[in-house]
Amino acid sequence: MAASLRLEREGALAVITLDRPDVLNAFDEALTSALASAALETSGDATVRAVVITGAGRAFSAGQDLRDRAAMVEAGKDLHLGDELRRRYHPVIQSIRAMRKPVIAAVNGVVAGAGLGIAVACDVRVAAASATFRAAWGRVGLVPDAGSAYFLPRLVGWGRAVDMILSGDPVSAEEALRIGLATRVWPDAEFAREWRAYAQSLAAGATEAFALTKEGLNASWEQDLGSFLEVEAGLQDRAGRTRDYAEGVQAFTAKRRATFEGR
Ligand code: T3D
Repeated sequence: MAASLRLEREGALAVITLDRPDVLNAFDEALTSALASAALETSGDATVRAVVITGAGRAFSAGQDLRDRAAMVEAGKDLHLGDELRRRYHPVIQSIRAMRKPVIAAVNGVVAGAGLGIAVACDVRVAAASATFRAAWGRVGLVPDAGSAYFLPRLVGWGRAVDMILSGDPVSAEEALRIGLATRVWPDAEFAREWRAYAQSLAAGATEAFALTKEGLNASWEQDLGSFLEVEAGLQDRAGRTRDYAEGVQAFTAKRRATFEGR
């Protein structure tokens, strides 16, 4: 892993920390590449049952490293940002969506641009009370990217998403909670403890059922009702044959808490 990213294990939980605090965890080549590798590694490791992405210091991430881009503009380089997105950001977004375990964005501070794209691609966003969400692209003359224009309207509704994107105005954690952009907000001093407890509870869950749940949720965006109900039936067929389901129903009848193995 690059020095700008930490991948740490806390039992069944993997914690990915974006770690360039001096530039608010802006994504340079090394950081996007390390994030893609960390996503692949955690995805392929069956002992990892939930993943958290968070940032070091006072930001989650301020998006693409604009100093790198300014240097390229000043050098008169021919920019092909579409290629940059395909090569550096899209694999990360695809990995998060395909990951067969919950991926949680623990938004510890400001999140902007492609950082917001990564946060909204995660399954869940939890935020520190001082966090702000900025759809900042318009302010530097770009369009929303890293999947943001796909996920953001689905999370907060079309009108609110367009307002965020066109105005670039910061959305507070409190407002994010109100509009569904974040689902849990904790005071800054308690944030690290609370997201860990929350993420650990997901890591102890019925991981295979969560994987099938993600498959279903992903499919629901693309399908008509009839086709989706068929997908749902297939997924529940598979869930019903897991060891965790057998444990879940036995625990229910025995009036005890289920202990899931994740398969
Ligand atoms: O290019 C491609 O591959 C396509 C992808 C593009 C997608 C994108 O993500 S475009 C970038 C979108 N992001 C932004 O436009 C956000 C830029 N940053 C800001 O607007 C502000 O920094 C914040 C609102 C996020 C925070 O403001 P503030 O006042 O709290 O902090 P600051 O003083 O602006 O930033 C602190 C330091 O981080 C500062 O460095 P310094 O002066 O202390 O040496 C600042 O330059 C640096 N920094 C912040 N954001 C970035 C950055 N450095 C490089 N790139 C950044 N995106």
